[in-house]
Amino acid sequence: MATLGQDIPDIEVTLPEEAADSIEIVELDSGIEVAVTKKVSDVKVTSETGSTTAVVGKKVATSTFTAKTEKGDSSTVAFNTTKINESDIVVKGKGDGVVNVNTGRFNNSSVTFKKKSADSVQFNNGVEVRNASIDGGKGADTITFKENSIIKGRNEITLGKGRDVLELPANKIGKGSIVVTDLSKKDTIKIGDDSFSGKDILNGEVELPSYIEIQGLD
Ligand SMILES: [Ca+2]
Repeated sequence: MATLGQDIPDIEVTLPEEAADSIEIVELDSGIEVAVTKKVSDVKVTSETGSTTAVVGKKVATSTFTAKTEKGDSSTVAFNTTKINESDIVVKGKGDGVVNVNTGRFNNSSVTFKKKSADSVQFNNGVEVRNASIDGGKGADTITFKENSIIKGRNEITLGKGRDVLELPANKIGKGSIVVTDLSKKDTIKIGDDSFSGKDILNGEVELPSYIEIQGLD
């Protein structure tokens, strides 16, 4: 394995020796850019607390992105790549975590927030999300699929404890589904400009679009 970023305190990247020239790490005022110049697999990126990491460029597969975040801090991982495939993003620690997928495809991949904190995930307009698995964990989290995001396959959302907000597009593209595993009364689902409480949904008072499945609801 090759290790990159040893001279930059906030990040470490390991990847197969033969792929070492597929990634460049650039320190910017706004954070650290992990520039993927050729498609690459089996990368491990670890970001320290309070950091902003932008993964930019070509496809990344079978990789892990771990952001540490201590209480009072916020750590951000943003993806501006063509595709994230079969990869896992994990935010560890009691600080806030922000994961933004700004471009490309997010395929068979997961986002997991480990500790109690106010975390957010956002899939931008035009991003294709297929078979994603998202676990907000404890804390009041916000999970957003922006208008015109493309939803394919089965996307499983676990909100966890806390007053969570799931924002979904009124104008959804793609034939996929959103499956919410653990909606509770205090959660909110927004669809476009409309906002519905978990309580009303669980009481059967809301007719959600058919692409949204609430587990445990008849
Ligand atoms: Ca939560």
